[in-house]
Amino acid sequence: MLTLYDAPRCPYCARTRIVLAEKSVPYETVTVDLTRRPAWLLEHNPPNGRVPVLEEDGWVLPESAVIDEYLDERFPEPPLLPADPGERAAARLIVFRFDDLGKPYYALRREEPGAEERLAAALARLDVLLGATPFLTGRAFGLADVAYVPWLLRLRHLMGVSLREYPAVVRWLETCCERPSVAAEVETVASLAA
Ligand SMILES: N[C@@H](CCC(=O)N[C@@H](CS)C(=O)NCC(=O)O)C(=O)O
Repeated sequence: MLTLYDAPRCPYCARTRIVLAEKSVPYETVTVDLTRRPAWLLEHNPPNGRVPVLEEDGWVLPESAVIDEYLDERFPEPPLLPADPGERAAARLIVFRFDDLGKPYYALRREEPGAEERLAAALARLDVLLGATPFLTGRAFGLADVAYVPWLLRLRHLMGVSLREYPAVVRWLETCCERPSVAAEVETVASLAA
């Protein structure tokens, strides 16, 4: 049985929860209090004991993007990367460049000067991208979408950031939210806001 060391509020964990739901893989959850990380986690994912961590029979895998690719290979159905190698590479590139959005997101959380403008620029770039393709992964929903959706949900529902100026992002997010895997995350985010 797989075990996910998880925190509901963590968007990186949300990535892995979405992939596990897409694949209908049964797993156990160990909910981690982010303010008091268990020694096991610090030992297995040094130096910070970051979540998510996936564990199976003592084998331990950290890093959400790596975990998600592992799960996609280990449980191939439904596939979350395109079949074409070039399209797969393009999707991986978008995941690899997540910090283009992540850095301004966390800068805004820290209320750094100029963060709002940097985030707006990142969202505008995402909007251009999504104006040209239905999903970040390409023609179908997949790992690149999973890599970004949790932050967009938190921006909209927890941080009160309006996405009105980014119609392609809104259209994409609404389409993603129709999937049960993402709808479950909308509920998780709502419970964090309550
Ligand atoms: N690159 C990691 C980042 C994970 C991460 O930053 N998780 C946060 C919770 S949302 C955490 O555990 N942070 C603890 C820390 O940085 O000390 C991944 O993709 O899994």
